[in-house]
Amino acid sequence: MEEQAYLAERSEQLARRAGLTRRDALKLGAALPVAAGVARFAPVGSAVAAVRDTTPPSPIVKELPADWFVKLGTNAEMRWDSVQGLGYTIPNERFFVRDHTATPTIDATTWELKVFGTGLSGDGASFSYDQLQALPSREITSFIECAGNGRSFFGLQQGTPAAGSQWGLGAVGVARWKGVLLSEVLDRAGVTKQAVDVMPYGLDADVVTNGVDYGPVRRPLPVAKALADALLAYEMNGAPLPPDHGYPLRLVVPGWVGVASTKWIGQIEVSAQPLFSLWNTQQYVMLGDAYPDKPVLTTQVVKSAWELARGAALPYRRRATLTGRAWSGTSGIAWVDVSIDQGATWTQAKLLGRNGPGNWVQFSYSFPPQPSGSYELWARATDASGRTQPATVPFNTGGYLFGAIVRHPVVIH
Ligand SMILES: Nc1nc2c(c(=O)[nH]1)N[C@H]1C(S)=C(S)[C@@H](COP(=O)(O)O)O[C@H]1N2
Ligand SMILES: [Mo]
Repeated sequence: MEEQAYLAERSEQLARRAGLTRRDALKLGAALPVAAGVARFAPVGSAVAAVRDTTPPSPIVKELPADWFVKLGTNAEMRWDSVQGLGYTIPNERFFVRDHTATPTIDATTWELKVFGTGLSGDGASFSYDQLQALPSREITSFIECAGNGRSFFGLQQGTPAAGSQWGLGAVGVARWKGVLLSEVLDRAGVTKQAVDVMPYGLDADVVTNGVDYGPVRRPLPVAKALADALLAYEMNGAPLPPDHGYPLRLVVPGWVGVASTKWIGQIEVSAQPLFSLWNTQQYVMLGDAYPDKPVLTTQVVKSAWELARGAALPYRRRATLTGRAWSGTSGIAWVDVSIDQGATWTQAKLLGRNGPGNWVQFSYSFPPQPSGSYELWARATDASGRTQPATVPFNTGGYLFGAIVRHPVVIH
């Protein structure tokens, strides 16, 4: 009761600050849950407050050497020209970081995962770090890719820039993740057939924009996807999750937009009613003339990238082996076509090794000897379900899912 009163008050506070009625705030996803019976465990209780660091010294904890990363506000993009020669997975120290606010410091010994909500048969459950590690474990290899990866190309290639981090193509990385299936934890917490949405809450600081406090990063996941293959990961590439990547526990939602893969999870709400937050109402929704139905983002589209800097120099009149990676949220990559004459002719790249849905495949292309000049390298990936990279994509105001062929400039002197 006490928690519910707190939540209701806080929600109204948020709404007042934003000059909205509480109803409006709920509609906009500004408010914390206030529906009766939701707060069986205190979503903003003392145990959570104890591990929550709202004043971190810098947004990202790890080193960000300039030859590996491009800094973009509170985020760090992986440089594709630093990837050449790496294996299938991206090492933890080189993996891109996307923080809505900042990486928090969390003490796993006092941390707990709480599961609560109207979609459970009982009062919920909680798990310590050790208890989670004692549950049956699972290891998966999957990419995490920001929905805004490639956003800068809306401006660079289509003349319609979209606001937000101006990512090139480096807001993506594949890692090996070990943890517990979300379904395993939800089963133990008593998930019912009535459950529709599962919403993990981050323990990072609240997102505050223009004086409106939207609460912690949290995005509802349909129960079907939650039970299908979502993983609560505590390890990344064989090591405990690094702080920037969600220590002590994060979700990995294979094939889906990165925002679904909540980091620093403290609580999971399982609801018998649809849930809303900023991250499935105003953000991570396709908005614009081409999207009258305003679809909420789920699966990632087909993309490809060269392991080269933009404007890289290639050898004069000599053959060069160029490498890249292609990926899709839906299925493996079937082939990658390459053009160096702006789409007049195409040659297939060679696919190398591992390939599958929610993963990437490495490819190589033998660039034929050319005279000096400026060229554009085009890679066009097609996945096993027949999705292919188009020449252009319709604009959306969030600049999400830029899946068009990227025209990669190179020079030969
Ligand atoms: N709690 C929390 N989870 C989060 C975020 C965040 O800011 N806070 N960012 C999301 C977004 S938008 C992306 S793209 C991925 C990035 O994961 P990474 O930083 O490990 O690469 O984490 C997601 N999970
Ligand atoms: Mo993201």
